[in-house]
Amino acid sequence: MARILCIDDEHGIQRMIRSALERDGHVVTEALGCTAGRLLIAAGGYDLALVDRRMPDGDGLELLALLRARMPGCIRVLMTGFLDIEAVMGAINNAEVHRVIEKPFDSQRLRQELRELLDDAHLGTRSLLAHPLGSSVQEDERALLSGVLHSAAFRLDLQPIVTASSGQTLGFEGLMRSGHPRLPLPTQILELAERLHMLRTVGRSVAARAAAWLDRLPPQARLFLNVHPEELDDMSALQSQLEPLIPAAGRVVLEITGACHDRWPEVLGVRLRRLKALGFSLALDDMAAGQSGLVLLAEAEPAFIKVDRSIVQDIQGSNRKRRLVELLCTFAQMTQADVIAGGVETDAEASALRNIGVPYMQGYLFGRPAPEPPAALYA
Ligand code: G
Ligand code: MN
Repeated sequence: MARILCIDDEHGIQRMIRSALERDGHVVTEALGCTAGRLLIAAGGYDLALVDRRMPDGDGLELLALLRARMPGCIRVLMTGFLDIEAVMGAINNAEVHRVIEKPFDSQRLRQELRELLDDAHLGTRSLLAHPLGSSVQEDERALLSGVLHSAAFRLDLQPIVTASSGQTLGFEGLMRSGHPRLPLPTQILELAERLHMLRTVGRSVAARAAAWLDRLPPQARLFLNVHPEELDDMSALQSQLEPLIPAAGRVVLEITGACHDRWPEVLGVRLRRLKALGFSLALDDMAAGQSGLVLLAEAEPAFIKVDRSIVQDIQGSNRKRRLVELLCTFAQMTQADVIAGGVETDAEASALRNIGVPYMQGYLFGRPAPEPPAALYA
């Protein structure tokens, strides 16, 4: 049990934090703003303080500095939705802040972060309090990732998806790409974001770039976007992340994978229906690559089924692969869905897929992901 002081000017956030932390047996004291916060800090007696960055009556960083002076033993956590890196890093380096939690966060993440902090604090001599910069490696990584995601080096490149019969462009899959020397691969970005619980920041950055593409692409072009399974953990957060895309949701197809089902076996249907209610279409990605693809196929009622490159590769030479894709096409027809064959690299693969009746294709044969697809593809 810890005595936790929570200083934030928003009632809703206070309520969420209180109910999350009380579940772990903590005692939470609320202060609605800086002035109330200062009075409680003066009175003392807290193990950990959660402080909002921007409040109408003052700056949370000042309260954290005050906390450090008055209650050096109290763990100090900054909550901020503004990636004001310089100020935040300054506070970390001055040891005013032990950890930064980026807003918005869900209760699960908050509880986990606080558990880590409180566990560390009880390690005695190795405690965070004895080593105020103990979390600085992680904070450096956070700052690096935020920096990359907010820089022009982070892009959403487009790869065309074409109609098999006419070659016309149905739309594009948006694929994140980074030109940053320290994090050049999308897999590195995702791994780091998973570890630092920063997938939301990645998602928001992708959504902003996707919205910019929707403004530029012709209205009939669809934009396919990959959803990370963990993003379905908190639907309100996902909805706010997708906010900039909602006005054009009818043009956006969200790609989900079997891993979503592994994560949410019982409630996935409800979650996916919520995305559909916002106007988005769904595609089942990596069909045949994962374990739970078939269950998801039954539950998600996707508008598109994307067949993975593992099945498409050399399909002209394999009866079994052809039969499998035929079967998927039949299923798709019966459920008002369309099949997209992904990772098509050769003419032989494309013509075998055409013979089967696959309506849409994507792959290097038709175009690589590019920062600026050829203008002819827009028309
Ligand atoms: O799992 P998902 O379908 O979202 O993966 C898309 C990835 O596949 C992208 O990184 C993209 O660059 C890659 N890709 C797209 N087309 C091809 C292709 O024709 N061949 C191969 N090997 N990879 C491709
Ligand atoms: Mn995909």
